[in-house]
This record gives sequence, C-alpha cells and structure tokens, in this order.
Amino acid sequence: MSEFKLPELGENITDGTVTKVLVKVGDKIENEQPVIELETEKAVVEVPSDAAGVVQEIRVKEGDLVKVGQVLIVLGGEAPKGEAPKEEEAPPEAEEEAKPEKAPEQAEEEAKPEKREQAEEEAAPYVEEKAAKPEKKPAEPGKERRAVLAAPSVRRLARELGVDLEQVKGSGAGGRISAGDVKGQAGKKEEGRPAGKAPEKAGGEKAEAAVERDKYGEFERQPMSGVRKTTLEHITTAWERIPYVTQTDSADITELERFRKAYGKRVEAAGGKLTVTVIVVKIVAEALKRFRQFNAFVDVEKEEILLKDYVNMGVAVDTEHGLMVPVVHDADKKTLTELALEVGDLAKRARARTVELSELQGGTFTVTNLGGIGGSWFTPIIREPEVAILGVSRAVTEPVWVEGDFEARLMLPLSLSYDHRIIDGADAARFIRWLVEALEQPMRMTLD
Ligand code: CAO
Repeated sequence: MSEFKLPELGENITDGTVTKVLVKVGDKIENEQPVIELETEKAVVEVPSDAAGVVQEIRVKEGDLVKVGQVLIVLGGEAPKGEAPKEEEAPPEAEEEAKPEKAPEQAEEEAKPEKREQAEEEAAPYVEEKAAKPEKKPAEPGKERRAVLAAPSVRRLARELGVDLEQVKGSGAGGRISAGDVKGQAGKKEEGRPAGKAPEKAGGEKAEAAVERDKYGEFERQPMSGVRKTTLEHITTAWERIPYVTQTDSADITELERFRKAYGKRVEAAGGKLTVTVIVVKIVAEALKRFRQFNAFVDVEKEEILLKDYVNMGVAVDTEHGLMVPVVHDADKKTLTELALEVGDLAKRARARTVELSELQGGTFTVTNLGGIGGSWFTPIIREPEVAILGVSRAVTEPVWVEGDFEARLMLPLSLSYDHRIIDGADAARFIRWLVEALEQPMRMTLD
C-alpha cells in the first residue's frame, strides 16, 4: 500500500481545490496518470500519480481544498476486497477517438503537472471522460458506466452549469457532446425547476448561479473561483502587511507613440503587437537594473533585503476568471519584439488558462496597465514578496506648456506603489522620474 500525496506544485502554491477526481476505487492506474484535476490560485492542473497500482481508497472529493502533502489516494498492488481491477471500460471506438496517438516526448511533456493543465483544450479536440463519479464504495452491480465524449471546454461548461454529462445526449458523431447539448440540458433543468428553488448541481449541491431572496429583493450567490479565493487572500495579506505609498507622474509619450506607429508593422510581421505595455515593460526592466531596491524582496524576520540580479516582470492580465499575472522572465535581456511576442502570448494563454504554472511564478516586479480600459490614476497593490508595482493608465492628449506655448501632447499617467518600509519617498520619486525621462527620451537609458 502506498499513499499518494499532493506534490509540491511550485513556489508559493500550498493548496488547491479539487475540481474533478479522475479515478475511482478499483481503477488500475499507471505511473504519471492524472488522478485529480486541481484548481490552484494560478491555473487548473491535472495532478499525475507518482506510482502505478490499483486505487484502494480516494481521500478527496470534488470541492475539497487540499494542501500540499495531503493524501489524495491510496494505492495497492491488488484490487480492494471484492473488486476486480478495472482497466479501461470505454467502448473501443470511443477510446480510439479519445486518445490520439502521442509522440513519446509529447506524452512526457504532458505528464508534468504544471505543463498539462488546460493545454489539452487545443491539443486534443475530444477527450474521453469516464462517467462514473469518484466513489469510495464499488459501483452498484448492474449499473453500467458509459464513456462520455466531450471536449475539455464542454466538460468545464457542464461543471459551470451544473449539468451532469451522463444525462446529456450527445448530438455529435459517436454521441459526442457539444456545448450546445450542454446548454440545452441546462435549459431543460431550468424549465423543470420550481419557481424560487435554486438549481442543483449534478452532485446535488447548489449550482453556481442560484437566485435567492432577502427582504430587499433577489440576489445571486456565487461561489468564489480558486483564482478569486487566492486573490482575496493575497490582496488582504499585502494590504495588511505592506505599508505602501503611491507616487504618480506622467510621461509625454508623443514621440514614443510615433515610434510605436512607425515600427508597429515590423513587430506585427514578427507576430507580435508593439503596445504601450510592451514598451513600458522594456523601460521598467532597464530602470530596475539601476534602481535595485525596486527589484528586491524583503525578509522581515531576518531583517534583510534581497536585491535580485534578474528582472522577471509580472504583467497583470485581466481575464474572465479574474486577475492573472504571468511573468516575462529575464525581461531586461529581451528586445522589444521579443517582449511583444511574449507578452501577447502570455496574455492570450492566461486568458485561455493554458499558461503554465512556471510562467506565473518568479516575478520580481509587476506592471499593470489599465490604459486599454480607461481611467487616470490608481493605487495598484504590491504583489508580495515584491516591493513595488507600476500602474499605467490611459494616455490622453493634453495641452502642455512647451517653450512658451501650449502644445497638444500625449500624456501617459503612471502610478508607482512602493513598499515604504524599504523604499523612501525620494527614491520612489527618482525612480518614476527616471521612467518618465526614459519614456520621453529613450536615449536617456543609454546615458548611465
Ligand atoms: N493608454 C492608451 N491606450 C492604451 C493604453 C494606454 N495606457 N494601453 C493600451 N492602450 C490601447 C492599446 O494601444 C490598444 O489600442 P489599439 O487596439 O488601437 O492598438 C488597446 O488599448 C487595447 O490594448 P490591449 O489591452 O490589447 O494591449 P496592451 O498590451 O496595452 O495590454 C494587457 C495588454 C494584458 C496588459 C491588457 O490587455 C490587460 O489585461 N490589462 C488589464 C490589466 C489589469 O487588470 N490590471 C489590474 C490589476 S490590479 O487589479
């Protein structure tokens, strides 16, 4: 007998919520076979077993918050008492469709928990899902399990709508279930629901969008996603622990905008987009090499400041799941075109939740640009253990007094929040001034 415990998933990730149990008691599983799907603060990942064997016991269920080191399943060499090991119960044609042949290196890549997450979304058009729910006791005799063919995105939609895929009749070839089928089933459930009664999930729990009523009117109670729960925790901790100040300034980016327009096509030809964010990332990366206390962590217990020699730039991305901050590693060593490609790619994959855990870790400073949406200044919250964050707001054309006359200039508002315990106001003013000058006169960067 061996216990499989939740392994380390990466820096600062100590737990996650089980979104799916992928095996059941009696299953014979291979080494590296995914056993649970876990939503961490950063992404949804499948966690593979570290050994082969027969599942004797499952110690977690959907919705459980599990911590690193916690036992997930118990494996043994033989089937548990009264149970024959189950290998593969899917009909052969379903199996064939569900499991396209993989090159060994692809299979190996996919076996790593941090790499596998939702990448399957694009890689495999349809995957097989065993219909049986995780259970501790053997399946009821006579109750046949059937293979459910549905793409990962469809499975996710079903989870969101509280639809049991087993109950859905697939309209596609071989009974494949489409998003439309799931929505149709969700609609049927809604019609059949008595007024005022909350919809139920497949497992009998309350569905995510339950309408309730208090004495002032109706309201909807929504469970927090893993990303939201972690944001809540991190922001609260940062707010309580870091006494920060936000220094604002604005940069005249009229010339820079001309440069952006002039060279945007060239970057586009390389497959990227030369955006304000990309340029700011580049300039901040240069600044951090000169103002090392902004590229540092604080160790309060040891009373030390850790000045980082590498510049890993977090870029805040607004996604439908909540705020995600993928990291451009070694941002200071990359060209604008490389940064454009990487920022664009990371933002896209953060939104699709196919970004890898390693790409969400190791940041030393963060840039958050709300300019695409609008607004003037804001007070961004520092992402612990970092010590500063730069907020960028919408550039607007303003009348600016230049050499005895007003000129229409494009002004970019900047908001620098910094940890005032280790950074003094004067240092922050110098840092943001340097950024402003570099944005206005990029040659400034080559001066010192
Ligand atoms: N001023 C003026 N225009 C701006 C701008 C700014 N500061 N920033 C972006 N824009 C423009 C872009 O030029 C683009 O216009 P065009 O399509 O005409 O070129 C448009 O707004 C949309 O930009 P974008 O958002 O696609 O690209 P980006 O690189 O500027 O931003 C990203 C990328 C990932 C930073 C952004 O999409 C995003 O998610 N921002 C929100 C970040 C966030 O949520 N921060 C809050 C964190 S704290 O809760």
